[in-house]
Order: sequence, then structure tokens, then C-alpha cells
Amino acid sequence: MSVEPDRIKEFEARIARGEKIEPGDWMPDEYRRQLIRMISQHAHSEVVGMLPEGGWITRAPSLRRKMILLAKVQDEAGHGEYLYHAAETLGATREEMLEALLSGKAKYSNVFNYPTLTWADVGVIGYLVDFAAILNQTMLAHCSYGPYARAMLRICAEENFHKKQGQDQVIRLARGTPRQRAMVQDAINRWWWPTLMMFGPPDKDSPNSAVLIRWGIKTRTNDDLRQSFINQIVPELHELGLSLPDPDLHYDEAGGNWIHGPIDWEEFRRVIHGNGPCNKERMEARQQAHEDGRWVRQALAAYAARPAGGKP
Ligand code: BYC
Repeated sequence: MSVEPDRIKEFEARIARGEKIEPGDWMPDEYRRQLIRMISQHAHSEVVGMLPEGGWITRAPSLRRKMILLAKVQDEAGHGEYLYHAAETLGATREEMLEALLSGKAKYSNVFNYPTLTWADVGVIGYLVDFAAILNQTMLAHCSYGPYARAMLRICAEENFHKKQGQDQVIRLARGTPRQRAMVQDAINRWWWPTLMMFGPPDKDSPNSAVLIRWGIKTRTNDDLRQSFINQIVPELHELGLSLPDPDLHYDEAGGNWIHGPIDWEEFRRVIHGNGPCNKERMEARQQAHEDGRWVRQALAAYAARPAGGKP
């Protein structure tokens, strides 16, 4: 007789009691599969996410801004590292995960497939994209899988700094010259919709949400998080005299929500399936970085394979 239903019952009872599931614990195969899928995609997003802003490090307008941006981009690499480690605790290997990314099989966040055309994009990514990420990751800090939840705590602390530096830049530009104001408005116009898409498809079209919520990996839905983001960011941007590129955006007094117009989910699908404005460029940059790092991996492998006490 299969013991599976009893084990699942006990597993779900542990989650209901608020216990964390740890790497050596029994877990359903589907729980493991969902976590590897989500955590590895999250790790890839952090690493690919270094590219749009990274290109501005050499062009930052001051030494202070350059130091801040360098620190931010380095933080994203660190986030990728924590997350790859978290996925490794579930049995995924780094090689498999990298192969999936570099061959184009794995997904990563839609939002990093858009170009950063001006310096204002760096501020707007920090303010909007990092804020969206914080909302999602604050939820994931409560997720039922211990290593993922703990990685999120540190990542969220760093993302808060990322958001603040972005907000600071947007405020400066919004209060600057007419040209600076126009530049930041243009960046908001371009990043608004991709940021809303970042929360994932609407709940009715989200195949993974039900099982993720059942097992405490996600505790809020895509639409719920998207609504929280809009409710918080819209008044802040209006306060700065900035507008959103959505003619249907309005406040619903009865529900207490800012209601957005239709999101172009066709564009989202194109982008996550490899056909966004910068997917090819992003993939080529990652493949080149992997190639450039080959000698480091070879040197490490040779060092690890040296005879005990021997020279490499
Ligand atoms: N982009 O059933 P659904 C950062 C896919 S980086 C691409 O709702 P789920 C930063 C989804 O994978 C932080 N694909 O999925 C770094 C699924 O396809 P598969 C990024 C997306 O998992 C540098 C299909 O659509 N944050 O902050 O329930 C600089 C159906 O979706 C996206 C994370 O990665 C998307 N946006 O919910 C600055 C958070 N959305 O896999 C900043 C971790 C959906 O079935 N991830 N898809 O083929 C999550 O929380 C969830 O995976 C999502 C999607 C909310 C994204």
C-alpha cells in the first residue's frame, strides 16, 4: 500500500503549523520540482538583471552615483549566488541550471529584456523594478522552504537600499531641469508596463499559483501583489508631478484601489519566450561571460583534482 497520502498529509500539516521544510526532509516530488523551477528562474533573473544597469557603470554622472551603481550590480550577482545555492539544496546542479539558462530553455524575468536608453532608466529600474521585486520577495521570505525563505531575508534588505537609491534619483530628476524631467517621464513611460507584467500573468491564467499557494511557497497571488504595487507607487509618482502611461488608470473610491487599464499579455508572452527587444543581446552577453570564465573553472577543477598535499 502506498504511504504517499499519509506523508503528504503530514507534510501539509507541518506547513500549516508554520514549520519550515528543510533540505533533508521528505517532500512531494512536485514541491521539489516547483521550487527548483522558481528558484532557478529567480537566480537567472538576478544575474541577467545585472546587464541593463551594468552598462551604465562607466557612464554614471558622478563618482557617487558610480559607486552606488557598482554596489547595486554586485549585490545582484550575490543574490544570484544565494539563490543558486538554495536550488542546489534541492538536488539541482549548477551546471544543469546554467545550461538551461544559456541554451535559452530557462525563463528569467520579462523585465530585463528591455533596453536602458538613458541614465534615468537606472533610477526608474531601482525605484519601480526593485520595489516590485521587494513586494514579491517579502512574500517569499515567509515561504515554506527554509533555504529560500532565509535567502530572501538578506536579499530584501539589500533590495531596500536599491529601491531607495532609485527613488532618490527619480526625485532628483523630477525636480531638475525640464530636460531631466522629460527624461525621467520617458523612462517611466517605458518601464511601467513591463514592471506590472513582472508579477506574472493574471491569476486566472497562472497555472502554477494554486499548487504554490497550497504548499505555502507563495502566500499571495500575482494580481494581489500587482495591486499592492500600484496602490503604493501611483500616489508617490503623482506627488512628484509624474504621470503613468495608462489613460484608463483611475482610483476606485469604493474598493480603495488604483485600477489599471488592460495589460498587453501578448507582449509578455513574446518576451518570456525569447522574442523581446533585448532577449538576444542578453543571452549573448551571458554566453560570452560564461566563455570568458572558462579558464577560471578549469583552474579550479585542476586545483580540486590535485593529489592530496601535492602541487596543482
Ligand atoms: N517573467 O503560473 P505563473 C530583481 C512564467 S530579480 C518571466 O504565474 P509562478 C532584480 C512562469 O515562470 C527578481 N516569466 O508562474 C535583479 C511560468 O512559466 P513556467 C525577480 C514569467 O511561478 C536585478 C508562466 O509564466 N523575481 O529583483 O506561479 C536588477 C506562468 O506563470 C514571469 C523573481 O524571480 C515573469 N515576470 O509566478 C534589479 C521572483 N511571470 O515556469 C532587480 C520569484 C511568470 O511554468 N518568482 N512567468 O514555464 C516568482 O515569484 C514567481 O515565479 C512569479 C511567477 C511571480 C514570477
